Amino acid sequence: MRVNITKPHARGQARNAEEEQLDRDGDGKTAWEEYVADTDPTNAVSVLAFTGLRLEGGAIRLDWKGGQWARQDLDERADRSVSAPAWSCVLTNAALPTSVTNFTLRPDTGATQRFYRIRVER
Ligand SMILES: [Ca+2]
Repeated sequence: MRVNITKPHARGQARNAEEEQLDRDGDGKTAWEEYVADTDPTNAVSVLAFTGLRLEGGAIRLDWKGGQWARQDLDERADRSVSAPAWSCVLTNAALPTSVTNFTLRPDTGATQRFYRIRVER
């Protein structure tokens, strides 16, 4: 599982480029990444991250946490090799604020592995 953060063209909350690159709360995300994901750069518990993956009746349930005011796209991919098909989006949280923090997928039969990532954009 992976979390991708897409930077918008205009920067906003952080004071300067150096400040934007700091991870003051030690959660692994810079202030700028936290701004884009709508999480709190001063609270380590507030971070965009997967929190769970489990099987439920043959389906896969993914859980995550993050901000409410950032568009989130949940992507899926069967293989990470260069020749494999690209990521495909299986869920978009475009209506903000979002309260969606989980998704249940029914994988194709015969699939032996799946990769997931969340992309955010503001
Ligand atoms: Ca944080």
